[in-house]
Amino acid sequence: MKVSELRKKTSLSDEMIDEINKQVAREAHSSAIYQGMSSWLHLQGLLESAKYFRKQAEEERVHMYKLFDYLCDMGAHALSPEIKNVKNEYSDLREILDTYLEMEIGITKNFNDLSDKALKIKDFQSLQFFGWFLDEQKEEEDNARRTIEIYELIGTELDGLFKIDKYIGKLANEA
Ligand code: OFO
Repeated sequence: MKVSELRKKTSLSDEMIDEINKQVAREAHSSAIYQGMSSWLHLQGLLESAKYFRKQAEEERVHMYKLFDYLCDMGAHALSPEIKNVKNEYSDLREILDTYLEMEIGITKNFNDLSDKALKIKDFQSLQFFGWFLDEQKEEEDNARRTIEIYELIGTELDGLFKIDKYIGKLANEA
């Protein structure tokens, strides 16, 4: 038996390998979108928010590699994802924050679905692994909601946008 064949002997089901590879692609996609948001915010002079989304982009890459390495460590073939449909233009900061919260809620749903699948096929190893992401998503959703609260509470009158930018920057340092 060739080494490459031996490494493919795994307790992970083909279905689960496929689902995790899809999640690898989703995390890479999130990273690319946050990167685009960061760049657009930089252009608007909202430098603190730009830094915040740059940090988010990096975090999503960490998530992507965590999933990727899990597949490799389990003897499966982790696939390097193709990234398409990355938005680079926005109308304002509020559109970005709304998109951010929707994306994080979507990612939480992905991990609930993955956990549900793992439970149904009695893949307890993967179920345990997904628990880390579900904990992480609690914090991610909370941060996303907080950015919108900051936006709403300060408002955009006078120098509001400048203050919102500062507070979102502070959130990045706390997270
Ligand atoms: Fe990886 O999706 Fe949020 O953090």
